[in-house]
Amino acid sequence: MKNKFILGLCLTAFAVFLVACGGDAGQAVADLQATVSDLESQLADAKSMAADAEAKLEDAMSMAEEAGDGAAMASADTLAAVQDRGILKCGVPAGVSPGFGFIEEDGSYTGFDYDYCRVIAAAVLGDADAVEVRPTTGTERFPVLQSGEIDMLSRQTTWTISRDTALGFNFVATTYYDGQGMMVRADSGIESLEGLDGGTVCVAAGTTTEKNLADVFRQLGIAYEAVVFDEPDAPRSTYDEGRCDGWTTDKSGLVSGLVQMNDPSEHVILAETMSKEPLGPLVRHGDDNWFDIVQWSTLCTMEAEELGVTSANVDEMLGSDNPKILNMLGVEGDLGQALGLNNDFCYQIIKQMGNYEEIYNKNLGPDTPFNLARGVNSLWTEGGLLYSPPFR
Ligand SMILES: N[C@@H](CCC(=O)N[C@@H](CS)C(=O)NCC(=O)O)C(=O)O
Repeated sequence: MKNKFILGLCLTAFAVFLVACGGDAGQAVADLQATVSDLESQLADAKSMAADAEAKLEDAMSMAEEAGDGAAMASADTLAAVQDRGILKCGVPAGVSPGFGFIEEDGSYTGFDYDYCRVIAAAVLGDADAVEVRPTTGTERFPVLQSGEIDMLSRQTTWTISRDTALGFNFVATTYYDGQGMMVRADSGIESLEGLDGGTVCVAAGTTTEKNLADVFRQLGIAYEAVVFDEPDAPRSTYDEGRCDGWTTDKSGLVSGLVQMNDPSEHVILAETMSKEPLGPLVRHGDDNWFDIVQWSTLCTMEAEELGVTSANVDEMLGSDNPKILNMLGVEGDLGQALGLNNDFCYQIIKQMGNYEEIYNKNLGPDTPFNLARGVNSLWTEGGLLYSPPFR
């Protein structure tokens, strides 16, 4: 305001000067008025810029608040919670999938997915047995992880974008590359998915399986009725009772289910693969260090296989002349420390659980009823997809 007044005075003085000097006073005043209105419009622009800046500042402050909330979440210390408790709470399959997640007659739990819980317990607590299993159905597995009831989930769970984003999870790695298949009766004469036209298909609720079935059959123009169950063993047992023409799930699940059929020889798995199902362990968003721990512990089993380190030779390998092995096992460097673990975390995993091949063979290999060929689940050096980034 004061500046405007001074400016006005100066301009008036300037106008008087012009008149006194005999210039064209009318023109000079008009020019000055134009200058004043120009300045006024510049002032208005400046005011609106200031208002804009203020609004942006408010936005920035509310973003900072949200970031603060995020930081609070990120500081959730799952490692400390697991260490304080001395036990890892791990979500596993419901327990009806021999080879992947099974409750044995004596009540003990076995399976490939469960063994990846044990891998993490060996790394974090130095004791593969320090696991409390939480069997989960297809629909309850996600709320159980979201709510914090478990520290991680290792349960035939497919890595998808919506689970990784909207549901708020991080998948650490793929431990088993799978695809969806279909089982039918051998005497049904059905040789491909088209043969199920007009038929019924048993399927588990809350799975990628349910959605893939709808997508694939719609695309192929196959009319069918889905019979959906929440109870984990119901799709298989209902199909086995002859109440569905087909049973669909991940092919690993079909192979696992086959041995539980009243007469396995009565069933065939169709050759078609209906989807990609990369299965692996996952954790909640918001704790990057815990994510790193579960990820690198899982990868340790693959890297050890690649480097030829097994539960049988790991002690000998502590004296290896291969720097990669010495780093991985923590003889040299401090890779474990950067995770908040002991440097021997990967040694503990291999000593107690073995490398990927050992875990695979124990649960699914040639000496098991499943005899599942490694296929794409071989190391990248053997034409498969398993590839650990370096332990460097
Ligand atoms: N990979 C799929 C399906 C996983 C799934 O639920 N599998 C079924 C059939 S293999 C199951 O419940 N397994 C039995 C169990 O929990 O023990 C997904 O992530 O949605």
